Amino acid sequence: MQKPRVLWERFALNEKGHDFAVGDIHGHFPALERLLARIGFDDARDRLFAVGDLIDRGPASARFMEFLARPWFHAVRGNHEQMMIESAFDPDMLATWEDNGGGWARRFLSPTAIDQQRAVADQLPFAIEVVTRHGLVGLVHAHLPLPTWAVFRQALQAISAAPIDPMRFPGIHRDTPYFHLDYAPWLWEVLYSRATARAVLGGGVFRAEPREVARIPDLQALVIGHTSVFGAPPPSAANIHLIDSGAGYRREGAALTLMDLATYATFSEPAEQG
Ligand SMILES: [Mn+2]
Repeated sequence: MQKPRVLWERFALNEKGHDFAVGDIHGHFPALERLLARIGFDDARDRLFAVGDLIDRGPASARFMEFLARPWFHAVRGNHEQMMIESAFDPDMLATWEDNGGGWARRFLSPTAIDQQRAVADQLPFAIEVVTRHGLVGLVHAHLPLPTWAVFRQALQAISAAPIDPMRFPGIHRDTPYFHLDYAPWLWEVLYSRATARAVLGGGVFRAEPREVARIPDLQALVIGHTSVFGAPPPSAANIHLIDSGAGYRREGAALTLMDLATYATFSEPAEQG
């Protein structure tokens, strides 16, 4: 039996500083540092919440370990962290991960070092909620698969509370210490689905054309990444904000975006290439 996992984390009101969210970093930690300097981020008081996909494609993926060790940096897991994790026991996933920017790991790191990274990534929750002065802000990587945040939170807590019995999942390697999405298939949607983003973008992914969309009723704001919108202010509709501006891609407008969770003002920095 595996130990219970924390799949959801709650952060109390930050009484003394500001809270920010950041889009998919994809190894662009130098761009993140430029953004933090620009906004005067105070690491003694402020907090930063990342929407996942910390690794792959950019120049400094391995630095995600250094950032996660900092007390002011928090992140949900993205599909790229999940690919790294599952590549430990699934050769097809190893190929998929390497095709999607994960090749840096085997080029630069020992198998032991990659496993250490997997262990750290496997601690990342699927959802974070942050209490702000204006209300509750929820963060997931890609999609909210259930109609309200409360139902989603309850579903995550139910999985956390019940130790996973590998006998129920014969398709999954029994000796792996890592969390596998097959333990609850709707978790796959949290990391990969573009349904929420499609609703915000009016059906056209990768274009910024916000339209009317239903609010998440029990959140002040839902902040997601995963679906990139290039060269435009990050699109929002109702109380849903897409903050991945494509730092992981080599193309015009690719940038890393930070959002102030009190005002929803955004700040973007071009992602340097290399
Ligand atoms: Mn993603």
